[in-house]
Amino acid sequence: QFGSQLEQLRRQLSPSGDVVSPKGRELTQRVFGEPLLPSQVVQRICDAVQSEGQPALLRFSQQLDGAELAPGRLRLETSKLEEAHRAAAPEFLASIRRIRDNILAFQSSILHTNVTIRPSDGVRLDQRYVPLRRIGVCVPGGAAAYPSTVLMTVLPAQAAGVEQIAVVAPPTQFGAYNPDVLATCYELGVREVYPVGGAQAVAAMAYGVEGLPAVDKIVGPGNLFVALAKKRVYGEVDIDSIAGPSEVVIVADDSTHPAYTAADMLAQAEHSPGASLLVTWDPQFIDRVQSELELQLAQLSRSALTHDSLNAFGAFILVRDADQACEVTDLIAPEHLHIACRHPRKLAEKIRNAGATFLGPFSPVALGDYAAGPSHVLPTGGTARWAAGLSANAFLRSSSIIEYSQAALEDIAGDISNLATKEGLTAHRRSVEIRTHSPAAAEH
Ligand code: HSO
Ligand code: ZN
Repeated sequence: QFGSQLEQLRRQLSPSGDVVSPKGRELTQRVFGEPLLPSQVVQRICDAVQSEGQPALLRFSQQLDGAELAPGRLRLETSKLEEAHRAAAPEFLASIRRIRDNILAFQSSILHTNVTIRPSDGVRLDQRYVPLRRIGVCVPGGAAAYPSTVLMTVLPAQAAGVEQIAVVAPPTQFGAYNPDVLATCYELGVREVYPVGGAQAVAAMAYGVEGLPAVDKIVGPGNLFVALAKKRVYGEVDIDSIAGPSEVVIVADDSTHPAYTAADMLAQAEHSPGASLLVTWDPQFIDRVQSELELQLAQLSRSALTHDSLNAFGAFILVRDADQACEVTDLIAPEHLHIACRHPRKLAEKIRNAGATFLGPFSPVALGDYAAGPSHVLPTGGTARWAAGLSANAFLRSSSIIEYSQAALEDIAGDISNLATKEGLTAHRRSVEIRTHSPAAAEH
């Protein structure tokens, strides 16, 4: 029964885009001359940017974001980034540098390394990893500024050896005009920042427009339009994932302070929308967390938003025991899993599906959001069943290398012939046999 309730909730939350809000109806009527679904809007935008290039990008930025961008000079001037960096508080930059070191230390130590095997005489096989040449990063800028997202996307790419990184952020005070976002970009050596957002920014990076060359992969979170656009351009370029609302499952018991658990639930709800699910086998713990939630909620700056988000997407799930907590967690496959009960690592071993796991009372999700080293760009909406969080390895492409000697080819030639014959591909068979049975082969 829990499974089907969960399915229903997921369907409500998934970025499918098949709803039109009154505001959306009015806006699409004005811009496109008819009311459209978000998925139709994204299709129109992507097609127009692909066929018209920069003029379409500027037009949508004007119509949808109210931004008057000058044709010809899409990219923010480096002096703007430098200025923001110069004006930034030294403590802010010091934090950015310490966090950068943490992220680079983790990301560079998990990098795939080249593999060579020599399974038999005359046979050499390699798996070689090559960084992508050019990538694009979406930095959100709707309701809040996210310099942390710059760190959590750009640094894994740099650890992998990506040479060119373009950052797009909406033309807002929380996006491309945010001094903290700009200072962070500058500190990391990013010089390509474009004040464009939404589906038009994703399309521009996928297809390339004048003043913004196409990238090979687009990563980073965004609103529904960014998510739908990434889905649409996949295949033309690679993407990381389709990000939905942020979520946490907290498995806890009275070995942690209920005030900590309440604080963690509120931190997630603050994303608004953000889902906080507490899974426990201790009903008294739920009561204590409940009272703490009420106490702490009153003290928060984003109190109303957080309250609404908690009401809509927060839940206490009472389970029989630790084993059932693991089963429920696996069904949910949460973006973040915080295990704050006795022997947390033991439980973690029993859980298969989670984007990132946080162990013990002193490892809050905020640690991973901001500072520890793994990226905070993680699979949401149950996709942790099959998807991984962003990491340096997402910016590497592997390619294989095969080298055989003539003797080694002779050894396997019969097997190739058998299969090629089954497939009716006689030219394939011949391309091997000419090297092994022919007079030409004998000369070599
Ligand atoms: N929890 C978000 C990341 C974030 N939190 C950024 C604060 N700033 C998704 O993992
Ligand atoms: Zn967060």
